[in-house]
Amino acid sequence: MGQNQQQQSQKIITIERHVLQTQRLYPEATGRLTNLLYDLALAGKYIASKTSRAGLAQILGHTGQTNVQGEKVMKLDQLADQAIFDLIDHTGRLAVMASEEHENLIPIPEKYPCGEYVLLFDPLDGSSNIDYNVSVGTIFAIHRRKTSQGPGTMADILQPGRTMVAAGYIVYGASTMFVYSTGHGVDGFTLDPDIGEFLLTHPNIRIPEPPQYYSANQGYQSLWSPSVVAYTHWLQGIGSSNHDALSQRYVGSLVTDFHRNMLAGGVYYYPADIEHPQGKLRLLYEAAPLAFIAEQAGGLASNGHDSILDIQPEKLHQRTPLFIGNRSLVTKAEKFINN
Ligand code: AHM
Ligand code: MG
Repeated sequence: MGQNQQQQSQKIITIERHVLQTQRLYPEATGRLTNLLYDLALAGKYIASKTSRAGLAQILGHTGQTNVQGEKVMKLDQLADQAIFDLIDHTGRLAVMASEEHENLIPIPEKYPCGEYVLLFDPLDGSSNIDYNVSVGTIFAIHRRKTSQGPGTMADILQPGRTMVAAGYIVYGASTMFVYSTGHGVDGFTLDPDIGEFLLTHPNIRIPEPPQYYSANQGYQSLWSPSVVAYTHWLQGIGSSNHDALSQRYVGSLVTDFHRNMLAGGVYYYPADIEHPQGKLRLLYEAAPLAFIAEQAGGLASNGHDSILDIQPEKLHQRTPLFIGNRSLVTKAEKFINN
């Protein structure tokens, strides 16, 4: 093989190869986490294939049910939720799962062995956008189980983000991307639809400075606290700001808004407001996994007072205010809120 050919082939790094290479750095690794990440990548490919054909396959719209959050369940929510469960329930890698779409824990069926990990996921985040062909995403968090044997329990699920062993998300957008971290930086892969593989396109992602964007639903500004409004003015370059206005971008799919801000620099926030005193977003399936990614990319996530990763969850569907993105912008939010 000539040198040019060799250089070219070295550039093609599939997600499998990348996860394996990372695993080799840790002699104690058993490969089970690696396999769990493959399972999730496969689920991502499956969900991507369905979301991209949703209009044709008549799977847009609601199922007619509401979930535990009181939100309408979309057909694609259900499909994504079932796909993740079906692709992983029998592998012996998980002790228990939890999903934004289920009121209770999701046990591993008795006929299958229980493993050492715990998976929490939001199967299809941003579902209000599904019918309008706007990007949506899957978010996941992986912990090691706390209990030693048998079916996993609530104690295995209710762990602070700090103890996560891996987290990631899949964006179903103009292209499908799988972004994950096992605590050694953040890497992003783009699905090549011709070969059906995720290829490494964004190695070692770091949130750039200076930031460009802020993302929040300003339709609710009249419900926000004065400190969050003051912070927003600061982001807009008004008053005490010593910088130009940041541009606003808000899609309303957390994964998409977060992903853009991670690549371009920016902050996403969904604060507490009069109608949502705990904010809207779920700690376990949305805030904590993205907080893990943000910190690994040099950023920060906070509820306005504490790091999201330090919060000890008390219940499955706990909500939290969220400020996430460039460290400088998130600490500024904390200053406004705590003044
Ligand atoms: P979902 O998990 O039901 O889709 O809800 C979470 C979504 C986030 O993706 C998004 O950032 C937020 O809710 C949008 O909420 P709003 O429409 O109030 O701005
Ligand atoms: Mg969600």
